[in-house]
Amino acid sequence: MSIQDRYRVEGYHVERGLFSPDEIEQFKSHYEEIRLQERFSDGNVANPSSDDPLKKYPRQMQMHRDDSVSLEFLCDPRIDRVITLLTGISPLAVQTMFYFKPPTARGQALHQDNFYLKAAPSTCIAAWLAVDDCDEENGCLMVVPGTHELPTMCLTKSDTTKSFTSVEVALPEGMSAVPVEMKAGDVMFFNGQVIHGSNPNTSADRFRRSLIAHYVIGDCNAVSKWYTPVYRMDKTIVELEESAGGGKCGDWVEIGDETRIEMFDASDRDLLLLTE
Ligand SMILES: O=C(O)CCC(=O)C(=O)O
Repeated sequence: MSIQDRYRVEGYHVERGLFSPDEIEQFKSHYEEIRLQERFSDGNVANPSSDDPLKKYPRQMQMHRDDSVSLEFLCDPRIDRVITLLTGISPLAVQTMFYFKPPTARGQALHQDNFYLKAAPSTCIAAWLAVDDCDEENGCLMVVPGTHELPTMCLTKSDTTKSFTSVEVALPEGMSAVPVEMKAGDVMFFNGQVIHGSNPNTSADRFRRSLIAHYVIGDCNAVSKWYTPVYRMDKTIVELEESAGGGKCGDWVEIGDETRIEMFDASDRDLLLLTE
């Protein structure tokens, strides 16, 4: 099966060895410097005396807006080439993030990226670069293959002893997330509807760092406001419309032996959870 056919069936694709060992070493030292500068830390600034490893090593967000290494990664021609192959069109770049995920850190409950990006009329796509080798022990990415055809799903509360986010997409019986083992330098590309997340890092001493970029698929004309400015892959800026909040979300409904999806008013469901 070609990689395009597999992506069409499963909604994701892992491109092995897209970044070299030297580049990975440079990213490790660069993002350690960035962490110590505390310019892009998510939420509270790094707190070296906290018991929560995620407070010592907070996720870094939107670094490309003031860091050339991150902007170069976001607009890397290798990423453009793979996404163009998978989707048939060059993407528009909107987000960078760096996760340290130190030993014992919580993971991130199952979710769909387009719940947040609201790229329309199609969806978004992620490029998730493994900066360390990752597997189930250190909390590799988990995906639910084939969920790329789903609408944006409603959210329920997650188990916050395992996840640093408080909401998740629940799965019906018979559907489960599979671990995706990756080596440092591999990049996983996944469509914004794909349900994915990660479990805690249960290793004693292995970080699970990742450098993540998000794009809207090139046919989109709208995205949520937080993701502007939007860049073309040549780093010029393009104006998109601002996606409205709310809308509809899908939920699983049991009808006899069958599980179907019905659409509900999202403002009745998710937004209440998100404000908690
Ligand atoms: O790296 C992880 O553990 C989760 C990342 C993720 O879900 C995302 O980038 O949307």
